[in-house]
Amino acid sequence: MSSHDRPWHKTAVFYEVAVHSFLDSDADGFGDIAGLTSKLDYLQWLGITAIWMLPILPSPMQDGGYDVSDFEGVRPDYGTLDDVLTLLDEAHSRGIAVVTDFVVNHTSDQHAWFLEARDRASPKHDWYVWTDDTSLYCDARVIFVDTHDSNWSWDDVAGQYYWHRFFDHQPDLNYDNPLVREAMTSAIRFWLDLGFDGLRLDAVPYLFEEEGTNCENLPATHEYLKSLRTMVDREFPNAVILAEANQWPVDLLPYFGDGDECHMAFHFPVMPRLFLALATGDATPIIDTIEATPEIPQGAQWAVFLRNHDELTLEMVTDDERAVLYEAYAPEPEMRKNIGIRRRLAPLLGGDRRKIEMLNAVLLSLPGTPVIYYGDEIGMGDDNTLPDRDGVRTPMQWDSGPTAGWSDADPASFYLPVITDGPYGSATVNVAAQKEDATSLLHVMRSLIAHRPPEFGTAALERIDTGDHSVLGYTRGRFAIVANFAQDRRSVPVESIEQIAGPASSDGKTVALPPFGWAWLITRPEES
Ligand SMILES: [Ca+2]
Ligand SMILES: [Ca+2]
Repeated sequence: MSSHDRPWHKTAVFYEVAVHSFLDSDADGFGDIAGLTSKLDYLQWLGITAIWMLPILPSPMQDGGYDVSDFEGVRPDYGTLDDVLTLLDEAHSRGIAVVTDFVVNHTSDQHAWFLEARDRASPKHDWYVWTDDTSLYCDARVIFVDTHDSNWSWDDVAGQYYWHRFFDHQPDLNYDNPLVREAMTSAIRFWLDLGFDGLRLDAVPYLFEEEGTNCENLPATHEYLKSLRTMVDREFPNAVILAEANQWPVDLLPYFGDGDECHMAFHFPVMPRLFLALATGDATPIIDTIEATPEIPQGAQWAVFLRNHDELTLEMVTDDERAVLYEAYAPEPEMRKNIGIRRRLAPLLGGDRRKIEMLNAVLLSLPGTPVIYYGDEIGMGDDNTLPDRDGVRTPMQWDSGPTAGWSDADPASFYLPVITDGPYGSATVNVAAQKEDATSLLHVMRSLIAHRPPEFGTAALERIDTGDHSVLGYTRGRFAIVANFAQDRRSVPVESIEQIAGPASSDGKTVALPPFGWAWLITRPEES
């Protein structure tokens, strides 16, 4: 794209959006691409420079669109390919890159490939993974432990079991079949050809299976990613591919290859430790986790986040840490999902503005590219009466009207209901009200993004020894960041010449921090 030179992804601020819940432009109760396009001015005002959209492909929507029934189309509810082209043009003209989700590991069971594959005589049969013996690949764990106790499900038509790492309506593609690899590469090319600036590759560790392994992170999976990257570099040199791999950094590192696999990968372990530090008042696990993160190749970049469209995953913590996190953040059983917590940022933090702002200030200054989840910039809540993870995907609350300004349809027809009741209801929490209020969370978020130096995306991190385990401290180049995870005042020695942001006061030698206070500081003049 013209307005971004490489490496644009290193200095970007991402905004993750569920298109079906953002804005319904044609009053059918389902958010759409034209709706998202109509809100680009808002995202530009907020300072967002890249959008990551959840899947918009044809889908029975049994898993929020991650159950894809056609890899080269748009689900009619979302709009048309022309709507996509308009979105890309309008975003690019505002300096906003657009990345979309692409599900590589599996399809919906309604995909034409799978419908054909159920016939054992069909050449498509081998496009999926079948067995008569369900002890095959028995070392692979079950991921959706709340719903399934096996990765195999029986298909009556085929008279065989098929392999699925996620829901049983999401059969895994057989990557051992070269035709599958070609078809998926071709589908990825289709989306980048339209003008997308990148693709987030969903559930990428699980592409290949191999007996005697846990069927994750296999060499063949990395070989395929290298071939994909070669195609992207050759044909779309400004595009990036992001790996979604919920793994420890040591296992994630190979997804960057030698700079010849994915450009970006989500840093999963640091996220739960931000919440852990708040629960315990001890910031040590955050900095320890970052320091334990291996160096990544030049050109590669972490993506960091506080919350997203999934449960707050607790796979990357110890059993003891998980117990603390469940106790602090998910006291009610309905708040728990799989190995994690299905709540949004603001309710997780008890609606405490100090904590919400501090975690965002840390997020925006951590090594990597920050991803803000739609609605978290205004402190939206969640609805745990909805199934699975839909409770954190409710419609964006634009104004205080009866439909929150997100749709003109009858609320009874909404794909997901608006949160109208309680402290996070749309009458209280909405964009319009917060835009009017200069002290609102929305304005703080906008100011944070505006004051965020590009170095936060690129400079190396060095730990500051604050002498206080409650106070997180690190430098990013000429900047220093401190954050107080204790509920009382703390003072720490940090030399600085100027404070850029934060509820703290510095005399140049010491920073005084209120409870959950933080500061972004300049430590020395810019080198000329
Ligand atoms: Ca619509
Ligand atoms: Ca697979």
